[in-house]
Amino acid sequence: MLNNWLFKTQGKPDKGGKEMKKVLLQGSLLGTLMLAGVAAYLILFLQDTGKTYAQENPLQIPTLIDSLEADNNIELAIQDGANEFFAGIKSDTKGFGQSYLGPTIRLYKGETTRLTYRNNLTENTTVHGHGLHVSGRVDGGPQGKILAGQSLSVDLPIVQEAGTSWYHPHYMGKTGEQVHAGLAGLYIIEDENSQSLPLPKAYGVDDIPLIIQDRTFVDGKMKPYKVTHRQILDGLVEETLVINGTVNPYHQAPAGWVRLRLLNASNARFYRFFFTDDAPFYKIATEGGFLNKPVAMTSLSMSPGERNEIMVNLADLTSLSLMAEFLPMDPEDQTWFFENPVQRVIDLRVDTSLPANGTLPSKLNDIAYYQQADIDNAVRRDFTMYMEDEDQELHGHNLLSINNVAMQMDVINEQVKQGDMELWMVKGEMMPHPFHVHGVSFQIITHNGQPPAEADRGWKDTLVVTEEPTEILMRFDHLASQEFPYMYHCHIFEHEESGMMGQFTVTQ
Ligand SMILES: [Cu+2]
Repeated sequence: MLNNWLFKTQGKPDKGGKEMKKVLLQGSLLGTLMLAGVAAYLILFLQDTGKTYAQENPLQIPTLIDSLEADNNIELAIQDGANEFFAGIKSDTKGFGQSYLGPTIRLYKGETTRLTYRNNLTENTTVHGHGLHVSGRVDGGPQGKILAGQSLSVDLPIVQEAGTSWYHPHYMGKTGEQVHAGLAGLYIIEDENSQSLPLPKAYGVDDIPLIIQDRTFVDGKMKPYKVTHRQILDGLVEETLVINGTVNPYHQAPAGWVRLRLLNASNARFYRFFFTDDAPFYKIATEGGFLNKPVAMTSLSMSPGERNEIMVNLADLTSLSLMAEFLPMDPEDQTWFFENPVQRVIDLRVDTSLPANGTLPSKLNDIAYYQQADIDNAVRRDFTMYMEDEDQELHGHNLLSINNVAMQMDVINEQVKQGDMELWMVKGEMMPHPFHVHGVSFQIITHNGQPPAEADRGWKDTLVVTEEPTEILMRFDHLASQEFPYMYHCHIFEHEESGMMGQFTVTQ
């Protein structure tokens, strides 16, 4: 925020505003003190401080649709809704067969499930399977349109290992707005491994989905999606956490291990999660599957689009709260005189009458890590997510882009050959950007120039990249035609829709 204000009042900003900050730091002591005073004043005014509500509500658990019980045939209505985030006050929302969000759909490796989407909206949409290893034809990217009033059926053959993925619209120019209105839901993929591990498995009891979003409420009504030019650059960040559509939730959980499936489904906000008293927990899975072993941690940061599964032990406790620190969009905006807002994600309340059946296994998976030969043989591509300053935009340049090329619906930016190893070096300028690739899970080779931490050595499809290069390695096994290409993009929706996205084909 400080940065943004400086941009607006101190002339033409440099690329990233980094130089401006250096100038500030090098100023005279008096000048610095004066500026710090002004900055503190402005931050008090401008920083969204977070708004917490006193009323506590039981966590809403999205309905579970098991694809096998549904004979692999599931129909979802995409509809307008009037959701009550606060009792008796209706907000204009959208949902899949309900007023806000959609059911959790459980899919099984080795099965093919038919999903039929009925678009009852008065506008076009798409439904993207974020994290699914499926062909471009059924991936639901911007080209997979479901016109207003029409239906679309897709067959999803599940060939990937167990994990937590999600679905949401990806219609160019409407993605941020439609997800914000409520169009998002979870896929839980099961396989033999996930079913045989002694993990907590009682959905909504000790296996708890947490779809984490931030929204603004005015007199109890959700503020509809509308972004300013500034918010396109910063991403839309709002003041109140909403978990599975619930404001200020609590959940009754057994006095033992619980498993939390975290999805950051916010438009743009980055969070750092931790438990009260920094209680230790274990990360067991990244987007594309289980880690080999649980990794002990006390803090976990997540950008939009990312999923992680964590486990925490509630034995001997009466309650434990998961908290979220709202991270600044640019870590360099972190100030020593102002702490970031912290809000409770959920209060887990122990109910000893509930059975505690799950445990934390010492071994979870056997990931086939890519080898040096895979790196040596890989096709290399470089991607820089780029933001130009506002003046250039006025001169007709692309404001947001990847490699200085803004997304265009009729342009294929890259062509990949099926089965090739691909090593992508990705950078993000001005601020951290969550980079997402469709149709695949990748492994991190280096992150910010370093080998990945143990907790990141799993299959991923979204990760935060900065000005330091990050290398990801993957192989595309499914096809994506020119008609239905895959996307790579920033998962800050406001960036994605303003050009920070590209299209690629996978052909034989
Ligand atoms: Cu971005």
